[in-house]
Amino acid sequence: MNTVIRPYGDMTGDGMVQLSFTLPIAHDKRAEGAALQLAAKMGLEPAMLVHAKPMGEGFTFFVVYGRVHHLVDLNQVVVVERDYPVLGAKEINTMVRQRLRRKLSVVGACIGTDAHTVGIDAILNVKGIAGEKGLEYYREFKVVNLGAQVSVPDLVERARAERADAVLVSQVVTQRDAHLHNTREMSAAFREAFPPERRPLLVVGGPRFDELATAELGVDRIFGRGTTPREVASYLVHALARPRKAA
Ligand code: B12
Repeated sequence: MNTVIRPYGDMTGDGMVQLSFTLPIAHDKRAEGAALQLAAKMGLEPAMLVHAKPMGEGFTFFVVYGRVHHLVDLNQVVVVERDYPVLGAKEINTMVRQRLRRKLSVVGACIGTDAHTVGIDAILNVKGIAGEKGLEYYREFKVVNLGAQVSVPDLVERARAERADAVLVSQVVTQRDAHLHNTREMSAAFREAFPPERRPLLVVGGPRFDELATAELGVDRIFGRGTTPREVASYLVHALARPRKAA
């Protein structure tokens, strides 16, 4: 199998990509020229402007389409591979009963100023997402969903009160790296508040996290776009059943 690939646009291997961005300039001919200059500097050669639309006063949104000459070597791609099986609800409940001999306690929240609760609700609430029910549906899980804009001290206190096995945090807003700052603050607070063997598993999720950044952010697992509740429930039973690495 060929492990070196290039983008596909109109024909295999033609290297064509589409890119969108906004420039802080009103829409006119010069703005369109500026967008093409940026595209050329980014290596799109030749580049075509396929869409330009004013975005409020003094801003224009662009879509450009052009050829890149870069190659991707699939042998050099590093990703987080799932190291546990995705199980059904019945198997998950059985594992909790057998391994913990009590309910698995989960506390979830959006922290900081983040009010995007749809993602954490999709994972925790019964209604779930993508045809899967959320963790509340699992008979052996006890779920507390604290909702939006929860402060880190409140989260730590509630996790302690609920004897949480796992704390699930959602971060969607990434402006000024808020998701990274908030996650680091959260993981530091849990490390300070709990001895290593009593600390809940720390799980964060959101569409713009790098799943490889667990060590850097001080969490046990990161889940990204398109995560489903069953993946999370399976991870939790898997992780709580094995001895914890000191992080
Ligand atoms: C709905 C929405 C809102 C709603 C939120 C309602 C609510 N109760 O959640 C409202 C209108 C309130 C809102 C407000 C704002 N929003 Co908004 N919003 C969105 C929107 C359109 C959809 C987000 C969403 O619901 N996705 C669907 C869910 C299911 O997907 P998800 O969050 O990715 O979750 C999945 C995974 O990521 C993962 N996951 C997520 N969390 C977790 C947690 C755990 C533990 C696990 C395991 C997995 C997991 O699993 C989920 C299911 O698969 C996005 C744009 C977009 N299309 O994504 C903008 C967006 C997120 N919003 C944005 C912005 C800027 C704002 C505001 C600042 C706007 C403003 N100027 O006021 C405010 C901020 C409010 C605040 N204080 O947070 C920006 C963020 C940009 C950035 N770089 O950060 C976006 C990207 C829009 C944009 N393109 O500019 N928003």
